[in-house]
Amino acid sequence: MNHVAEGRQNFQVTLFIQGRRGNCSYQSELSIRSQKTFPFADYKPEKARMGTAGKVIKCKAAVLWGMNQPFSIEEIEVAPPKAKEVRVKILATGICRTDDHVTKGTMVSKFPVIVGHEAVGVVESVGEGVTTVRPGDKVVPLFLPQCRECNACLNPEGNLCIRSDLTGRGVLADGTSRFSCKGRPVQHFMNTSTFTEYTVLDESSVAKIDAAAPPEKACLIGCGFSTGYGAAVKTAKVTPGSTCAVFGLGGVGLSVIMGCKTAGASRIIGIDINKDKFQKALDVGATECISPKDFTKPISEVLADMTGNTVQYTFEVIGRLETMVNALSSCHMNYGTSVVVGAPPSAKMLSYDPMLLFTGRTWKGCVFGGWKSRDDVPKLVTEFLEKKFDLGQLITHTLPFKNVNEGFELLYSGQSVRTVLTF
Ligand code: COD
Ligand code: ZN
Repeated sequence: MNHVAEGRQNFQVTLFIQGRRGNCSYQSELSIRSQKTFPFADYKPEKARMGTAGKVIKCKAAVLWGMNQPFSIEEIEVAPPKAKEVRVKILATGICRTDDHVTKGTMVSKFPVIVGHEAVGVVESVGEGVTTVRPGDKVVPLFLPQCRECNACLNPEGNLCIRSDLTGRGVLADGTSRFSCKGRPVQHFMNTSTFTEYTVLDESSVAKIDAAAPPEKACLIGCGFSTGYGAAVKTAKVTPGSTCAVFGLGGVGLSVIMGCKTAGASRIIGIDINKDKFQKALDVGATECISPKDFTKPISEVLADMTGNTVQYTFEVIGRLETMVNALSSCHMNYGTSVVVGAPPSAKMLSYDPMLLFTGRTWKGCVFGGWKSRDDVPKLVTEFLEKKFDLGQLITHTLPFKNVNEGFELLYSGQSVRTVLTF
């Protein structure tokens, strides 16, 4: 399938789709016209390339100066990319709960820092030796890099690249930062830092995507959507006709449901203590939803009764130890698979009855859904453009970047599934 996108004067986009299905070849043309002007419509990569390559860029960024403080929109300086680095103009970025973990101190970081890790941008300039992207390319920054050299990258099943910065190193590969504000260096975050008009990334943390991808939706492929969707289709490898149970119906849990649906599961049971989450879960593909609060017996028994003891796949998408064991207990004792998607609280141990595993269950986990980021993100973007799944269902709010604090308020109040900030 080929997509050729042709951008015209503020928002007429024509998408030609050609391909073969079985013995048929097809070609269709989709034209989208918009009365409105997207904030990034006037961006001209050529102009940026000529004017700014090799120079320090002054731009706006949302800086966190310390824990439990609001984001402060500041003018920062972004140094040019060094060897094997890429400077990117961010077009849209989603707000993820992990960003909030930094503000609350549950995720270790030094301050000041620029967080944000779920975005789409355009390459402004590249450092020496960069071969996989060039100025003008549309890209997704990758919080999980793919260096293609470490043993996780070289193993077909691995994706936790050794270059990942999940522990708050806060600098690029050479040990330094490209950001400064008021004369002070500012830390990077998970190799991405997308709450800024411009960021610098290691080449291993950049995936080139189809230029036709709409940034304000495709940004979700950089984290939340891929994490949940991949847990179902890549890590669990949900089979057609199977029964699945998803514990936790936030944005990531909804993405798990979308993955189970795409994989052809015939029954998808959503579980959440907040019944306000049920309608959205049903909209994206859950066949029924239940709250553990409505039952006195363990949820594993409730699910076994509901399904005649046939739950094959369960997913923990909450990040709590108790629900991790509940999800394990809820999959079939012999052929069931349970996937831990939610990050467990740090430095906590859990205990469970090993008989749960002895009888044949499989217990696994995954980061970023198990995807190999640089290889798989472009494919996911293509599948999105082919309408295999609808990212729009996950986006409840879109705000201008300067309203970043409002976006976090929506997260805290539980009103938003995903808020996207546009530049
Ligand atoms: N039983 C059932 N549901 C519960 C319970 C419970 N005991 N407690 C909470 N819930 C529900 C809440 O009502 C809520 O609806 C849902 O669980 C959680 O949803 P959100 O909106 O808080 O969170 P998400 O979906 O955006 O993300 C949750 C994760 C736990 C998946 C996320 O925080 C995470 O850990 N992500 C994976 C880690 C990772 O890959 N990190 C790197 C980059 S993000
Ligand atoms: Zn995230």
